[in-house]
Amino acid sequence: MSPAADSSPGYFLIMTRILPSLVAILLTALGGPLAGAQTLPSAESPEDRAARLAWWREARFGLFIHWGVYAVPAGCYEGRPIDWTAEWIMRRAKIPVATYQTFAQDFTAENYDPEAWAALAVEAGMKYMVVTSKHHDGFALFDSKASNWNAVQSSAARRDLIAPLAAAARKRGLRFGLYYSQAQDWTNPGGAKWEEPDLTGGWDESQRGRFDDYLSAVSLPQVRELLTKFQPDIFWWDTPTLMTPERAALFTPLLALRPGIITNDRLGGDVPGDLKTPEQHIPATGLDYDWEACMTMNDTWGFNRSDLNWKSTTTLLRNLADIASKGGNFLLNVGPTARGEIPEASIQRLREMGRWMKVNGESIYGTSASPFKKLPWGRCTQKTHDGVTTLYLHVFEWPSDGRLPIPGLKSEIGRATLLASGETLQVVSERSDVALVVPVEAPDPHVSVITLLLKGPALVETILPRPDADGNLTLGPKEADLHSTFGNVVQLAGPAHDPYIAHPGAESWIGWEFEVSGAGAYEVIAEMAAKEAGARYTAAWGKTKLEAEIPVSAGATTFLPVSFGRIEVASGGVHQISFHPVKQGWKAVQLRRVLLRPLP
Ligand code: FHN
Repeated sequence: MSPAADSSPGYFLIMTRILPSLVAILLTALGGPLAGAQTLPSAESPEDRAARLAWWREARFGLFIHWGVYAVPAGCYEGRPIDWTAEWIMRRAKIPVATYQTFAQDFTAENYDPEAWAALAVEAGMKYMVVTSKHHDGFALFDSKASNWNAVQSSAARRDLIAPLAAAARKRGLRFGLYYSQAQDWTNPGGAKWEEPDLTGGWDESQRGRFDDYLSAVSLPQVRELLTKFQPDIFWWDTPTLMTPERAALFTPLLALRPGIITNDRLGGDVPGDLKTPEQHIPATGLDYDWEACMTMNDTWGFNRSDLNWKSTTTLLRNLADIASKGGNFLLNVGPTARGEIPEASIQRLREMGRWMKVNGESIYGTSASPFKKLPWGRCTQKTHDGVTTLYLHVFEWPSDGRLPIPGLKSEIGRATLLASGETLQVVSERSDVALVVPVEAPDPHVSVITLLLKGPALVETILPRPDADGNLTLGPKEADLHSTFGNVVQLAGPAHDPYIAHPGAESWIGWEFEVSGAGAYEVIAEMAAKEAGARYTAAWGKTKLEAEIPVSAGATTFLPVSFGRIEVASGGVHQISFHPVKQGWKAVQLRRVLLRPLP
């Protein structure tokens, strides 16, 4: 099972088609990778910032809700399924504004039960929620004076849908966040329309208008309304098309209306916000800033009635553990129907996650990133309390021989227990490492958690791959260093027991460190899969650069050996090799492993 994501065709579709486009669009809009720390308020001390973000850092798990008129067509227009995530249907099918607005008559919210939604989030073990107050179709779920394209005035729901959810969430101790599409608006005149040549023109005469007029007539007043009425704990901007620093500067002062608010990095105009927001992927390694991975449960954010490509509860829980082990939060999405029902498949998964969180929540909440670079069987989180460090081992692949090695751990272990039952586990030495004697059966079908109380801080030595008895060196995904800039996805994916690295492009790269005992020559062979012709990669070894074209293979998981040629190792010791795409646009490749074969 993949630690990071499903390897289904749907997932491949997101990785290869949807995600790259969204990412390319975002990057274009942002003018490059996002960087830096939060700016609000600008004079904030690190201590004040830590205090402001304390609840969010403790929370680790939140609910994302994409709800709007797009739930009426639910992925289908004029009898045809429309490619892309469902909330983009108006843009993708270029539905005329007047036609799209008629869908609102079926947006009844008749079964909407905000109390039940909030209760479900609590049951899942979530600590906050973020709901779309207005998505790119411009439809506001709240009572807005700035545009009558809202739930109260223009839909069959005839009421403010945000207010009762905010109340229900807060009643249960959940923090409440609002998503708001500040630039894109496909209905109100002048809102950004994405990749049209004339970004504010769109596909319907009624959409025409000046973007700055749109900002002052709709977007800025609505942000003010939202901040004033709901006092959100999080403001979640999205898709900053056309947002210059000057335009962003019109928004940032409004945030003072909600002291202590947390914002993400998508306002645009170089405003970094508090949180980075990797979307539909989990960064390969921990990051040195606050981040939140937002992901769908199937392949869509808004409700799509024919998208049944649900991730399993096991995958979702492993994603949660993976994210926590890298110091991030998980914002997991549901897309309710037009009648206000969260799909049964989502409810079921959230409940199952909640059952796991009830038992294992302490291994997630308030934890920090793993001290291990890699673990062969899963992930690790840690917490230090009153000077005592606890490691939480999240075991994805339970050992069949009753021994769980902890490679590289040099700290003395005070006590090892199964978190679920409290059963004490024996600690034994195995070569230069420690191992735990564990039951033969995994205690949990999804992720079993073991608690290690350490005597002193976590001391970990990284163990590098070495050649086998025949001199062959295998570099697999678990030992890889995956480097991705925002949006340039590099991640582990793949079916059970066969993880591989998905690497669709641009400036990201994959590298390995390894150790050899002496000088020698090797042939570099990478096992790769490519869907499109023309992807070229460089293998970099010190100053040596070897280039190869990746042949098209029969599918995302059909790997072909690609020889990059010969490298010479001058001496024993630690060496690095890395693989970089040659600038080529978005051409997805998968890399399963690299073999260094000794040559005479
Ligand atoms: O275009 C949106 C998309 O519909 C969805 O809301 C996601 C959630 O992060 N954000 C945008 C794409 O980055």
